[in-house]
Amino acid sequence: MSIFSRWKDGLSKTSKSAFGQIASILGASEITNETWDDLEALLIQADLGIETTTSVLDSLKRLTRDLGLIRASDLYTSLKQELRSRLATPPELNINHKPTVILIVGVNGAGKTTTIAKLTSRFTNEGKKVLLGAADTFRAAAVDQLEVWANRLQVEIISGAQDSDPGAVAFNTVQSGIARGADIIFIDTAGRLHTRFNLMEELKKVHRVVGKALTDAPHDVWLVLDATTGQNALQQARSFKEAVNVTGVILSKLDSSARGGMVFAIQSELGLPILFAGLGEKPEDLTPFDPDAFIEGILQNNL
Ligand SMILES: Nc1nc2c(ncn2[C@@H]2O[C@H](COP(=O)(O)OP(=O)(O)O)[C@@H](O)[C@H]2O)c(=O)[nH]1
Ligand SMILES: [Mg+2]
Repeated sequence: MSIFSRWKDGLSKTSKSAFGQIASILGASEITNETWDDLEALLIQADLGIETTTSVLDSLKRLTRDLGLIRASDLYTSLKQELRSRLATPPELNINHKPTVILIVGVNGAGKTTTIAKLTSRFTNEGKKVLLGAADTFRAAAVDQLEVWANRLQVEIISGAQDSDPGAVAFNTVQSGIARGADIIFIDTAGRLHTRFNLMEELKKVHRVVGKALTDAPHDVWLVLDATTGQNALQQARSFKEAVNVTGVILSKLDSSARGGMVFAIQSELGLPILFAGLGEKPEDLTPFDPDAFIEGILQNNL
């Protein structure tokens, strides 16, 4: 399947949601106050967030005035351009340190472990030597899950016993990665801890300890956000951003979400680049975020 049709497929739920009704508002009729009200309601319903919705509407109103647009259908191309201009093209990945250490964070069930499997598959295919660290030691099942992936993808993994110190596992993984000549180290972390522990404090500790094993590590902290949670994910992202220096977002489960519009809120309110999107559960279902394909995908029912 081509990348383009994968995006279309993966975004079919989102495009059938509020986005799918945009065409019916932007018909042949004249632009009235009702057009603006309806468009505003739809964009908010589409999970764009208030901030992005307001700024898109302001821009469109200005254009309408400046260009003397009359028909609602004239707004369609401008809407597309306004949406596209609010999505950053993802930066080039910097994996030039040897090893490059990347901490994967996010709440329970967000898709961290699956995403690590997908990233591992992608980078081993590029000829990189990947090492995994199973630092989600609070659940035995979490370590098992990553071990199963490591076996299947034939990469090495460092794990600790259940309830062992996640910082120690992370430290050992980095040391071992240096000794084994790994190119990339992915460290899986916990998303929910026992009441005795504070998740964010524990993460900060893992972050610090990794820096002790290798100066300047972790080189990146990627936050996995579940696209089905919509605006809720923004709140999570803020907490993680405050605790550890998040450098990019991976949006999982875009294929099962009708709330792909949250991408705009993530960019405008958090200023974090979206690096990859999960479009399924298999190792090959991770795609670099493509803003153009994304816009075409969410508006496909309007074409
Ligand atoms: N449809 C779909 N399911 C996903 C995706 N990413 C993860 N999942 C599923 O989400 C569930 C939780 O994933 P997991 O990696 O265990 O989350 P973790 O707790 O953050 O490590 C699993 O059933 C995954 O198969 C995705 O991109 N698309
Ligand atoms: Mg996990």
